[in-house]
Amino acid sequence: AKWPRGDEKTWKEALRGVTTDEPTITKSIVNHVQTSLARQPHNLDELGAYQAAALSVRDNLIVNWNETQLHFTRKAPKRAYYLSLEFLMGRTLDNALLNLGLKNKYSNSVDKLGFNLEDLLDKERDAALGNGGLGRLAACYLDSSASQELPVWGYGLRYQYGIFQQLISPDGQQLEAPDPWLQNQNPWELPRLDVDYEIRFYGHSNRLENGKAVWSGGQEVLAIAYDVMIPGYETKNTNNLRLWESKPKRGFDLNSFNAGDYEAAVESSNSAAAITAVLYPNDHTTCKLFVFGKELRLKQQYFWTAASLADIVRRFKNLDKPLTEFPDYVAIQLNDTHPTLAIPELMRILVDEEDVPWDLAWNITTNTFFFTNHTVLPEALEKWPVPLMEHLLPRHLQIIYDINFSFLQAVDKKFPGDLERLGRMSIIEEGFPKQVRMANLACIGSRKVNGVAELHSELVRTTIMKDFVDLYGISKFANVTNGITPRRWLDQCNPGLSQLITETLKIPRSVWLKDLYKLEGLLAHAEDPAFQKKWAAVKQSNKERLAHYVETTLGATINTKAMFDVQVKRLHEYKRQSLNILGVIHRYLTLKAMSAEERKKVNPKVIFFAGKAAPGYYIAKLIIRLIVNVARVINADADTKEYLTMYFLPDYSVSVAEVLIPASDISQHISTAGTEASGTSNMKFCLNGGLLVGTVDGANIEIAEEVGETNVFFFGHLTPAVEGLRYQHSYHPVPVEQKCPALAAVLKEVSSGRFGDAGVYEPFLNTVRQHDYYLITDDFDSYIRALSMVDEAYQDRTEWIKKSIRTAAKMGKFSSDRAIQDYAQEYWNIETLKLEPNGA
Ligand code: B1N
Repeated sequence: AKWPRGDEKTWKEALRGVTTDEPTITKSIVNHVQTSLARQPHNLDELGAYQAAALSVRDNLIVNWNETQLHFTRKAPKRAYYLSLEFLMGRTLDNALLNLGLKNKYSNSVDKLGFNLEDLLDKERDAALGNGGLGRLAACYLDSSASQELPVWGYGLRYQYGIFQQLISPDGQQLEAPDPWLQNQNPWELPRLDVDYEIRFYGHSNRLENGKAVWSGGQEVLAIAYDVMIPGYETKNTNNLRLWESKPKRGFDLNSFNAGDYEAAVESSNSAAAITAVLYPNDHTTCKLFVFGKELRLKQQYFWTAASLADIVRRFKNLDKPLTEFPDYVAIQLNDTHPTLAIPELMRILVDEEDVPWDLAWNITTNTFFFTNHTVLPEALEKWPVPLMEHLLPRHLQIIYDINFSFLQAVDKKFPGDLERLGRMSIIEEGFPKQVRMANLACIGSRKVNGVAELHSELVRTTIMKDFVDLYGISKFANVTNGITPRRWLDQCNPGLSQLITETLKIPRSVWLKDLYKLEGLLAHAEDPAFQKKWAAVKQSNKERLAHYVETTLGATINTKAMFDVQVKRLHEYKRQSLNILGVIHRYLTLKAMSAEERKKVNPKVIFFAGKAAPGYYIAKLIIRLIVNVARVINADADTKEYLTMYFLPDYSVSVAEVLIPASDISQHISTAGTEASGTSNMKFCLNGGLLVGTVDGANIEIAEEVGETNVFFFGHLTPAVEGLRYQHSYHPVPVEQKCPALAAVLKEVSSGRFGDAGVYEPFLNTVRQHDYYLITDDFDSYIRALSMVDEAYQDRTEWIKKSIRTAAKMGKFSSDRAIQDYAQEYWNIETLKLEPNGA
């Protein structure tokens, strides 16, 4: 092809590739210190040095990102788009250096400039645009998509404030503070002020002939694109995560301004900016309780899906293909029901704007979307009041009604006269007010529906989606078990273990990090005492690293010879941190009742908790308060503190997880059976050689299948028993004293005020004493027995280390690379498109 502009030689000599030699790296960092930051060596602090290093790495990412985008545009492959309201990315610099293969070189450069790379990495703020597992899963999937050279983009929102910062008051209460993560600028994004779309809210929809309508009036808001570069591991391919920011369409209202009412003039612009101001911190608990702010959440959902679809449709139209081929070039994955409005929005674009007949538009739509369900908890299923939808999105409500009309006709054809079935399956739930059931709409509008672990997918098929299985057949409902990226969750967070694995397997790190099944090669060394010793030494140094972190954050000194027992995840009743804390109290009471001699035989243990509670979730916050106050009492007890201490680490985050997870001997995943869809931290702990105590739930089951049941400590009732037990609690309640005396004794101590605050905990204790929806009283004894087996197993340290090795060795299945391959082949039908190192 002809060189497009100017002198080819001049251009080619001036265009840069990725900098890979140390002197150029050093120069580029110093250049950013001097010009981007306007600093000098004598006033450069660690934050400044981090920023300069980050800007220099960003330059490299942009080069690769730009070439990848150009290449993809030219080759025009089918692309997949991952729509997620949350991307819990954590920090970027270390990951970018790893994926670019430049960590050593940057480390050396930074060294010569008088800094230490590890310290600089620590200066980066987490990008915490997510609540927990669902958002972190999206981040792992981006890493795996780029690493496998798949044409996948993420679409999300650029919140000004991520998940709130958690503070713990002196009396143990969670306090929330804003997370102004963009304060020091964000080098990892590229503002694309030229990429913008107008998004409409409110107004009127006037129906025309053949199903079309005109939607006009109301409020118009601008969506501005910010692109986040997603480098693949050991490849030039660099994918894109496009985050939308809301902006007023006009700076301010000119009429009010001219009338001298400046406050009114800026009001509408404030309401536009509010859309992407803050991430909703309620994972699972829908906003049902939060009447205020509900409209804003629906606005977020529409703003983001409309901007993303406009962008996707525009990109498709650049290909100059007929719209009937849209599904041959576009697959859209709906991460939970949050982006379900994309379905009526695509219908609106096709029918109203592109003049596609309704039936054809529906055919295109249902061949484009795929829907992942992440929970079967009834309180988490999204429903939007019809009056709110009608007010905010009048055209979409019409479309939803039209979809529902033909859908119910189809149901009635297959099951004539079955009114109850029609009522259950309708997108509209009758009631006051009527509500739009987003899961029904997502299912009806998608090609395939999947759950996130085998058990969960089976529950989707047999409970919330049962009627839909009857209608569509089983093949529409499948499973993709979640995964985690081994780059971040082993190599980055546990360099010691990564190093040991590489030297033991005698294959390059880049090989096993891309094919995690290769870890099975460790099994051949499980019996080798020299290897066991090295394995244990890595764990020990990770425990010391965690102890150092706790010392600096909480000022506590920790016995690193003790067993480290960890439960870190969002605070929720179904996850049963309550079971853990009540178990700790039981252990404490048992220790207190022992003689000093007897105690000496006890396995010393340090228990770590961390996790945020939704700000309006009263019981979850009480559980945090109990944990903190129990910790205060037992950590101060001279009789027992050698054997039992406990810490609640505030403000759990991705980067805190990276320190905690590699240090754990055992971790707890103890949800009521059938409630945790998958869990992903369970995979992270096991990959780092931690063992697992848990219920027969979510991905725990598949982990046990892989590593062998002897290497997992299972306890508790199974899923099929849960319903019956709940029925008993309601209709034949047995007092705790009778049912579980050990637990009754614990509850009594809490009630009596032994851990302070007598009376404060009653509302929580009553959830256990009364309905006990999450089966604490049913599982307590079996839980305590499981913990004794953990203690017993830990006494034989060599056996324990072998279990640890065998566990990590069998984690291949849980790489997110495997999960993404599954989506790419079985769902999206997309193929690898590699950008060659020479840019071809
Ligand atoms: O998604 C994770 C799973 O591993 C977890 O088991 C599951 O609990 C989690 C509404 C959610 N399910 N539902 C949510 C988050 C935010 C929100 O506003 C629901 N998160 C999960 C990944 O599959």
